[in-house]
Amino acid sequence: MGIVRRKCKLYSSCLFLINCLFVLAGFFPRPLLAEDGYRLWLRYEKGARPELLSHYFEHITELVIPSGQKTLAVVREELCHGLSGLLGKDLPVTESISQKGAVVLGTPKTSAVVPKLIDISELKSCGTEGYIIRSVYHDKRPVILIAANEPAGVLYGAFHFLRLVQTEQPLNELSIREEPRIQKRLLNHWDNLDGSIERGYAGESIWNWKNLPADIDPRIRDYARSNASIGINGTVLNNVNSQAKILTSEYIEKAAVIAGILRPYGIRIYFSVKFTSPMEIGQIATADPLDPQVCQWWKEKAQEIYRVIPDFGGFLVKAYSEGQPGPQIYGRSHADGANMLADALSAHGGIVMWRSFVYDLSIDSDRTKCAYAEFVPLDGKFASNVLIQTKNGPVDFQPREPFNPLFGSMPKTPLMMELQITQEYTGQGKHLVYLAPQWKEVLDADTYARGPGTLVAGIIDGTAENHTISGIAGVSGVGMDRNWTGHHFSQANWYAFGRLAWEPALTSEQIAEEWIRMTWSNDPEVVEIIQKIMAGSWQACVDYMTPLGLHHLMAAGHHYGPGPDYVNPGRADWSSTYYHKADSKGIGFDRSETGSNGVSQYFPPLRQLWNSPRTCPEKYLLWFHHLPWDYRMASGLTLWKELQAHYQKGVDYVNFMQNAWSSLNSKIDPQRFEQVRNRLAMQLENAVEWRDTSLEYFGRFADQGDSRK
Ligand code: BDP
Repeated sequence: MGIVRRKCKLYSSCLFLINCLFVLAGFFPRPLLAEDGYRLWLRYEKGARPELLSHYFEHITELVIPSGQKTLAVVREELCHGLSGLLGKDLPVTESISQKGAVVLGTPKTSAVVPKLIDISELKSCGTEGYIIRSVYHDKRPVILIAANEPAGVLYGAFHFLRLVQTEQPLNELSIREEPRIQKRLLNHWDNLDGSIERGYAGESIWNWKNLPADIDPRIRDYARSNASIGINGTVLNNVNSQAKILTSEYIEKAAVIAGILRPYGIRIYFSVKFTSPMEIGQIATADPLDPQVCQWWKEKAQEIYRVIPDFGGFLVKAYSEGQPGPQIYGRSHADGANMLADALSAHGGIVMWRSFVYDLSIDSDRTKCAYAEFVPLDGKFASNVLIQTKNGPVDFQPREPFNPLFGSMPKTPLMMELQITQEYTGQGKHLVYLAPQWKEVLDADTYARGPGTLVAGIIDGTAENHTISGIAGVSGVGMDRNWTGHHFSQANWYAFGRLAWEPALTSEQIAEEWIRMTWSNDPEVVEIIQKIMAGSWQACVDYMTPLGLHHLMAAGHHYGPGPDYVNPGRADWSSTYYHKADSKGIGFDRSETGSNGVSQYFPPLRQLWNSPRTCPEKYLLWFHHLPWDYRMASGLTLWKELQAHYQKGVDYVNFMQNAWSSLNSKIDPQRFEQVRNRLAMQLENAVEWRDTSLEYFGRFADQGDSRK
C-alpha cells in the first residue's frame, strides 16, 4: 500500500512538473513548433559563434533605459527578450548608469544619462524618427549609446542594434546615424471586414473584427513588433474596395483598440473610405463633395474618429475605379473629392492618400495612358495634406513594368508610391520571388523630369520637387497563416519593403543578406546559397510569365496561371489579347509615336529612346512595340526564338532554385525546409505550365510549330 502511495505521489509530482513546464512554455513567446516561421526575422536564436558575442559583451553588463514611457517600455521588453535569446543570458536593466559598461538608450527628455553622452544639437538633426548609435566611454567604461529625439527613434535604433547582433556584425567602434528618407511608410491591408482578404494568400485577416473590442489577438502585437523592426509607421486596416461600415461608431471603436496596440510601436492606423459613405451610413441623399451637408458629415466623422483615436493617420481612397464610386458621379474632379476629405482631416493633422489607379478607356484606349491624362491637369490643385498614391507601373503590379509616367509629371503634388508585397501577379503564395530587385528597378529609374538624375526615389522622398510630405505604401501580404505570409520567402518581401521605405538607396543584395541571416542562419554557406536563389528569382518569374515586356497574360480572376487567349466579354483591357496583340504579323503593344503614343508621357530622352525598338531596352520591348516574329534581337536570334529562350531560362532557374535549396537539407530546420521544398515543386510545375501554354499559343501565330523542338 505504502509503495503504491509513494508511486502515486511520484507520479503526481511528475505530472505537476510537466504541467509547470507547459505553463511556463505558455508564458514565453516561443511558438509551439520550434521553427514554423512565426518569429519572422526576429528569431533571436543564439548563434553558432557565441564566442563572438561574448567578446563584444564582455564589458557590457547592463541595459540603461528610462521607464515610464510606453514606447520605451516596449524597447526595454524587446531588448531584454532579444538579447537574452541571442546571448543566452539576461542583462540587468537599470535607469541610471552604474560603474559598468552598458547599452544606454533614451531621449534627452527621458534620460538623464543621454545628454551626458552626446551633443544634443547633433542629435536634433536626426528628426523625429532618426537615431544615433555610437560607441562612447563613460567613466572609462565602454558604452553603446542609442539616442534619439523621440521615443520612436529609440525604438528604431534598438531594432537596428538588435539587427547588428543578429547578423553578427562588429559591435566595436559603432558610429551610426540614421533617419528615414520617406515619412509615411505604410502597409495597405486589402482586408475585408468579414475577415477575407482580397488577393491574400496567407489565410484570413489578422484583424479579428468580430471579436473586437473585447477580445484582442496577441498576434497584433507581434505584427506591430515586426513592422516597427523595419520602420513601418502606418497601416491602412481595410481594403481599398471599401465598405462604408468601417466608418460606423461600432467599427471606429474596434479600430481604436488596434490603434492602442500599435501606438507604442510608432504605428498609426488609417482607413480606406468609400466615397458614398455619407449616403450609405449617413442618410444623406448625395455624396457630392461640394455639397455643404456632405462636407459637414465628413467633418463630424473625422471629429468622431479623432475623439477616440487621437493619432489617427487619415484616409486612403480608391475613387471612380473598378466600380468604386467617386466625385465624378457628380461631375466633380479627383481634386474636388480629395480636397473635401483633406479639409475634414486637416485640423487634426490627418492626410488623404488619393489613388491614381484609374483607367477609364473612354479617356484613352491605351490603359497605360489614362491616369496621366486625368491627373496631370490637376497638378497644383490638391490641398497640402493630399498625396496621390500611384502604383509603381502604369498597368497593375505586373511582373515587370516601366515606371509609372506620373512620377515626375506632377511636380506640385507629392506622389506616394504603391508597391504590391502580396504576390498577386507573381505566383502568389506558391512562388519564391524576391521582389526587392523589381522595386529597386523603379526607385532607381531616372525620369529625367528635372534633367538627368531625377530618380523616382527622389520624387517619392520629396527631395526632387521640394515637398514637405512624402510616403510609400506596400499592399500587405500578411494573414493568419502561422508564418504570416504563406510562403516563407514572401516574408522577405515584407522585410524588403520596410527597409526600402526607410532607405531606398539600400541594395536588394544588402537587404537579402540581412534577412537571410536573421531568418535562416548566419552560416556562410546558407547565406551564399539563399542569396543566389533570391537574386535571380524575380527575373526568372518575368522570364517564365511575361518576358521581353509582355504583360497581363494571367488567367482571368485568380491571376495565377497563364491565360494568353483570355478575352473578357465586357472590357477589352481585361483581356490578355488586348495587351499582347499577337497575330501573324507579330506581337506586342505599339505605344510608339505611331501607335498609342504612350511614350510621349515620358520625358526626353526616354521618350525618344523607348520610341525606337533599336534603342528601347529589350526588357520593355513588347511593352512599347509590336514587332514581327522574325525581328532580329541583339543576340542575333529572331524575336520568336528569343521569346522561347526566355521562357526556358525562367524554367531553368526554378530548377536551379530547387537543387540549390535541396543542397541545404542538413542546414535548415526540417519543417521550414520541407515547406519551401514543396512550394518550389509547385512553382516548377506552374513555370512549366506558363512556358508551355504561352509558347503553344504564340506558336500558333509565329507559325513555328512546337517551340521547344
Ligand atoms: C488589382 C487587383 C484588385 C484591386 C486593384 C486595386 O486585382 O483586386 O482591387 O488592383 O489596386 O491588382 O484597386
